[in-house]
Amino acid sequence: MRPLAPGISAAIAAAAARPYDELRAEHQDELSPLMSRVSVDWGTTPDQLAKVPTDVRLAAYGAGQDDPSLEQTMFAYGRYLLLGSSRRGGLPANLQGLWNDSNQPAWASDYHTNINVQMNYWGAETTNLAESHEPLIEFIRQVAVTSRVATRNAFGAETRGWTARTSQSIFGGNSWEWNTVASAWYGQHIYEHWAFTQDATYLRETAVPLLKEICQFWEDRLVEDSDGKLVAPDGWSPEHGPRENGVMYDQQIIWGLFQNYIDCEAAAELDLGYQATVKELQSRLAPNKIGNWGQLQEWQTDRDSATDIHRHTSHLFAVYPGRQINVAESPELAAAALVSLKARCGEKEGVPFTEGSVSGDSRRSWTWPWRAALFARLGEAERARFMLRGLLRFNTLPNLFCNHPPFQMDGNFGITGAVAEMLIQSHTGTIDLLPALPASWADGSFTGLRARGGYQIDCTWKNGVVTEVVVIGDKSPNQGNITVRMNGKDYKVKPTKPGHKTKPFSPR
Ligand code: FUC
Repeated sequence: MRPLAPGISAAIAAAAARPYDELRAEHQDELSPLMSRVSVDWGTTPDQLAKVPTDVRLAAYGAGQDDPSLEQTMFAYGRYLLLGSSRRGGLPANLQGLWNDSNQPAWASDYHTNINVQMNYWGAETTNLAESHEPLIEFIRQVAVTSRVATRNAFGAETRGWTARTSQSIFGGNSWEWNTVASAWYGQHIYEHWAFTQDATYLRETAVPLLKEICQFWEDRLVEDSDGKLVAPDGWSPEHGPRENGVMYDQQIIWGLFQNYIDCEAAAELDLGYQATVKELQSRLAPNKIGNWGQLQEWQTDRDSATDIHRHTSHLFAVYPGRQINVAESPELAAAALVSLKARCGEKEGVPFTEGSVSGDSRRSWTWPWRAALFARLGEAERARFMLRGLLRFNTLPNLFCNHPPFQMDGNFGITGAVAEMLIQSHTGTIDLLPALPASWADGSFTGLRARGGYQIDCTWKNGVVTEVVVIGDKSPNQGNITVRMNGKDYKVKPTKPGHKTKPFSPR
């Protein structure tokens, strides 16, 4: 084994020289204020079960035993692990995070751009750890430097903007297949960080310029199909099917990139004049299509198989983490997305469905969280919970690390984001409370979850009905009333200003 760098050896020696209790207390003091920003509660596990070792508990849960505290621990653990592996000023979390124990780790413990690195950050904003998102944003700024060169080498010397391959490294390395929407998907994070924090300086100085450059890459690259619609050429739906024009993964992510840019330029009140160009490009993109078995098509050609249980759900990006398709504004496409998702999970008409029905390639560390979030966005609460159950039952190790296999952290971070998505959503401009609450979570509460627009929310419910909500507009430039959807109705709620006494709102 090679010797460690002197700085690392010295840090380890200094830590090893201190008593364990002291180190633990210091760690707790540092993390407690961040961990306690958020709590979730939908029941307590009886002591008798809560006391048994985690492997025994996981086995009992897998066999059908209710264990709400285990589910809540899994949610909190994702936040804890993100705090451990993505700190302000440091590197972002990669496939095995800080916990890689090998010089030949799976997939080189890299930054994988076709789901994994993005999923690592799905809980960052909603669960009130915006500062943990910053290492990813900084990483994107840094890899842009080498990726600009790699992009020009691969796509032509005149190419504006940049994109990346599937595998990236901290040294700016790009390897394996080109993932032509990699930078556009990164753009989703650039946008979301602003949407949640409303940081105007970040918006003007970081978000708008980065997004604009990525839009320019697509302005130059999109081509017209035979109907005059714009398609991304030579794309690949990860890691599935042929390379061809207009795969829906590309189309949807580019649509999202354009929307994110449009929203950011408008909010930044910068007179860049590029918004009109982007709006025009967005309006000409080849749209989503519904295929012959009612599914949302993965490709322009209607070739999806109803028995395909491939792990990726790339053509459902528009539902989550994107926002192009939702139940209220595009119900036909949302219904088609549900048809595709059920099929991908192996669900058969008329056959009872649980996590146990999901098999083969659909059982991976990260497939469950993505599908949990997708079902949550589609209002399918019980199926979303089956996905949480499936992760714990089939792809979680005794120390609660998620298992691809081998162990891979995306599932841990992703499930935290997916559970938040079951409790609160804000991607349509309305704050939607308990959009996907399963029957077994009928009584409960959460505190400190966040919504786009700069709001922090606490919520209490009984028998599945919201009884009390607190909305704090601590980062919101808009101090006026906002719309909160709960118990099937829209309410106007006045956010409490920071520093003022919070007044809970009770919907009647
Ligand atoms: C993507 C996935 C694999 C794995 C790898 C690290 O390529 O398709 O399942 O998670 O990333």
